[in-house]
This record gives sequence, C-alpha cells and structure tokens, in this order.
Amino acid sequence: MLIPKTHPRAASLYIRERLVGGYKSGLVVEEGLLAHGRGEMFDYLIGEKTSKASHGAIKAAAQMFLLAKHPVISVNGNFAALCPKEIVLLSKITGAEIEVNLFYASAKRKKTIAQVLKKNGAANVLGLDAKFSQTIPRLDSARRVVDERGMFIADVVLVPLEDGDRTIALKKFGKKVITFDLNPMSRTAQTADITIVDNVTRGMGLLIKSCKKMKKKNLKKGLKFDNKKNLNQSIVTIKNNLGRMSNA
Ligand code: PTJ
Repeated sequence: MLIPKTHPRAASLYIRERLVGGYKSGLVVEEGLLAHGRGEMFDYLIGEKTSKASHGAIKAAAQMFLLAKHPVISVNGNFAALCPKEIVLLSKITGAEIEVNLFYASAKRKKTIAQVLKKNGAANVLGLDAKFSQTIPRLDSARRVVDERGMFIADVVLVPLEDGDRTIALKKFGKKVITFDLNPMSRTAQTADITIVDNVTRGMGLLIKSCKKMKKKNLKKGLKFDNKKNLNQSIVTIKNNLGRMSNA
C-alpha cells in the first residue's frame, strides 16, 4: 500500500503496515492485529505523541536498565515486527539479554522471531531451546515458560505491549518490571514498576537515546519513581484531549 507522506495519519498508517507485514511473514498472530487496534485507539487519545510524563518514565527506565545486574528484554510477535532494530540496539547499550516469550507460543514462530532479530544484529536470542526452560510460578499461560539464562534469573525485565497477569507473577518472583503500554489502565500498565505510556515505535528510540546519554554519567542510584502518579498524568492527558474534542 502506498501511503503519501503528507497524509495526516501517515505515521500511524506506516505502523499499521509494519504489523500487517509482520503478520504475513509469520511474526505476528491474528490476535496481535487486534492488540494493535487497541493500541491505536489509545495512541489517538494521548495525541499520538510522547507526553512529558512519558519522557520522565523513559528517563527512570533508562536508569533502571543501566543499574540492573541482569536485565532482559522480553519479545513477543508485535514487538519483533515493530522494533527489531531498536530491540537489538537497546540490548547492546544496556547489556540486556533478548528473550522470546509468547502468549500464543509455537516453536516455528519463536524461530522466525529469532531469525529477524539476528538479521538485525542480535548475537544471541534466548527462549528457544527447551533444555533451558524454567517456569515462572503462579502463572497459567504459555508466558510462564522462561529461559533459565534469561528471565528466570533477571532482576529487571522489559515487558512491552501486553495486557495480562505476567507482570504480577514476575513481581512476586522478585523482578522489577518496565513496560511500554499505550493503555494506562491495562493490567500490565497498572502493575509494572515503570509504565511508559507511549507507542513502542516512538518510545524505544527515546529510551535508547536516554540510555546512551546516561551511560556517560557514572550512575550510582536511580531516581525515585512514582508509577501511580505517572499513570494518573497519562489518564489526565486522555481526559483533557477528550474534553477539547467535546468542546470543539
Ligand atoms: O506474540 P504473542 O503470542 O505473545 O501475542 C502477543 C499479543 C499482543 C497478541 C498479546 O500480548 C495480546 O493479546 O496483547 P493484549 O492483551 O491485547 O495487550 C496489548 C496491550 O498493548 C494493550 O494494552 C494495547 O493498548 C497495547 N499496545 C498495542 N500496541 C501498542 C501498545 N502499546 C505500545 N505500543 C504499541 N504499538
């Protein structure tokens, strides 16, 4: 599909095309297209731009990543289709492991996702070899199966683009959780330590930039971060945008 650059919604239409491409090449499941629709709706409500609150959350997330001993980036189908280069860059800058973790798990799709990440420069992708499988307690979905070299021993996990109970289970298991979620009211957004309410396609680049900048400073400890306040600010942004529309 040819989208003119001047189209008022060109950015979001390009993102949609990336998802459709990811679906056709076997990275994304049908349900992932629905998940994208949920995201698009919230992106519209936050004004399709990174808010001041989200810039603050990105800074806190960069600090958490750089101070972590064993950070892990959890990758699902949608994240792999939207941000393959950025996942690899973030892993290189922070030393984080990359681990494929799927809700609709299949060995074939895990392999396809790993291939795309490797094509984009990943040296190692975890989560594919059953001989390293371990289980996150108190979690029923296929997401409970993790790699003993990755998420199982991680202290910080990036869990983007999912609305579910994995974050609570990971936290009960002693992990700190950072997420990207356009919906500040999702279960993952509400239970993470740091929620970046932004589109991964905008936020990942900003997170990488922030990590690069912060790496130059000799960081000893991170800033205190109040995620409830951060989420409330995003909800206020949505309310204000709706208010403006209804007054127009
Ligand atoms: O690849 P799999 O098998 O692991 O399946 C992954 C999906 C995405 C299908 C699965 O995790 C899922 O069903 O997700 P949900 O429960 O629909 O949640 C997706 C969340 O991500 C929602 O809260 C959306 O608002 C949000 N979201 C969608 N697109 C984006 C996003 N957040 C940030 N950036 C996006 N581009």
